Amino acid sequence: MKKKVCVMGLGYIGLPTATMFAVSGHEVVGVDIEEKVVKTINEGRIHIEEPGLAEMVKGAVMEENLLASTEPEEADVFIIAVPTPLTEDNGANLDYVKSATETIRPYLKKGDLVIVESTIAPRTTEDIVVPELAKSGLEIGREIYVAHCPERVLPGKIIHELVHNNRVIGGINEASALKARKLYTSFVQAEMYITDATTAEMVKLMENTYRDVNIALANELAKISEKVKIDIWEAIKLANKHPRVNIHQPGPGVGGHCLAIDPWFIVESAPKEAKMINLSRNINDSMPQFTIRNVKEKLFGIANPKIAILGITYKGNVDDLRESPVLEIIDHFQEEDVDLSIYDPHVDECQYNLVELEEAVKDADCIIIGTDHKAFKEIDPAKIADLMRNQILFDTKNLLDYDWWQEKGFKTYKLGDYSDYDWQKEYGIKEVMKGHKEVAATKEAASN
Ligand code: SAJ
Repeated sequence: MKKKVCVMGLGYIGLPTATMFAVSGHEVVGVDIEEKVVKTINEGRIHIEEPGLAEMVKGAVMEENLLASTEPEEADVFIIAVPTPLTEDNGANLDYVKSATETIRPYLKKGDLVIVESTIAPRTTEDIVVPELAKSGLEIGREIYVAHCPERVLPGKIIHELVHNNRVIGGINEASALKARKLYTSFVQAEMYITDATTAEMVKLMENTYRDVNIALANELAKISEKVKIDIWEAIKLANKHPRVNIHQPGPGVGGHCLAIDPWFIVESAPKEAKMINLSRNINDSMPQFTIRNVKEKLFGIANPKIAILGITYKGNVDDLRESPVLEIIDHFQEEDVDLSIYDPHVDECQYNLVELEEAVKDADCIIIGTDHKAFKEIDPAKIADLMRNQILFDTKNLLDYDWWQEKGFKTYKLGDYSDYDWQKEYGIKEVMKGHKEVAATKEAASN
């Protein structure tokens, strides 16, 4: 049955969700506080990169099933899909969820369903959302139905996963859960499991924590590979041939709005108990510095090196920079006055000066692959080798075809491959940094 659906927040989750409801025959109003976002969507365009989404939004807007606005409207269903960032002391900042709940309260009527899709700290639905909605005077659970149905889709594959992923539906009572499940049958073609709201909150956080802890293990093993001189990628591949082993991949750190954040919500709820979760977060957060140290080793003997960073998003094939570990690497080198150039084919605009590939590698001594964009596999090393001053490649993602790059004159290294590690090179770090300090001193003298 056709419903009027009001989606609060038109970001990476809200917009695809609003669009799915719109193309499934519902009348959807998407609400965002950013006027620019509202305008872009009403013109049938999108402000984020997500495969398949642009065409769907265009169609839904043209058919008048999707309208964006800065204000909510009366509706049968309200879906809250606003961000939940970290507070300064690594807690859950629930301000946007609270304010979205407050904003919809005057529009509620008997029989409405309110769904929170945002990732929230344990007990948020029961302790924060329900009391706020109760201020409407409507009886919660009987006149207003409430559920937490966390989104679990992977950026880059959102459209497919919205339809095909299982869902967890956490109702504050059975009636709420059943209503929410019925609504999602509009487009979900997978299982939908009913539970209570607090369990659903924890399930979502546990999924991302599992992945974060697993990646921390891979990252710790990458560090250990330095001591025992092995290629960790090869070792993980072989270990994963075991039927009950699935070690994730190491990298320059863990970014994005989910894995780098959600585990902290559990730590905040139980700081004394959540020891492994806390440690894993810290291990993953140490990886940008580990990458920096390794790159400096590879630059041994080159004074005032120029580094070209390829790929700065938090993962491959997306345009999202949130919590990207590559940003810490860039900031570090910039603070040290290292000559840096940055290229990312998925990012149009950001806080850094981005250049085209040829310009980025021109006179560079080292390329760092920061993100596993598919497009990088197509880069022909023969075309860029001559543009560079020294041909050094440091791949944090085990992405490229090293035989090809070596054939074209590159010295190739990847994070976690120490099969040819030379301990003497550690002393090189000081030499390299000496070069940077000289540059900094000259610049300062020139500006005085
Ligand atoms: N990463 C590694 N090694 C790996 C896998 C990932 O270092 O083996 C890094 C990535 O490079 C990236 C970060 O982890 O920086 C997170 O990437 P991701 O692809 O693991 O996850 P997200 O953040 O894009 O999406 C996750 C997904 N959660 C799970 O797979 C359990 C997604 O299903 C959730 O919906 C999403 O979080 C979310 O919104 O919570």
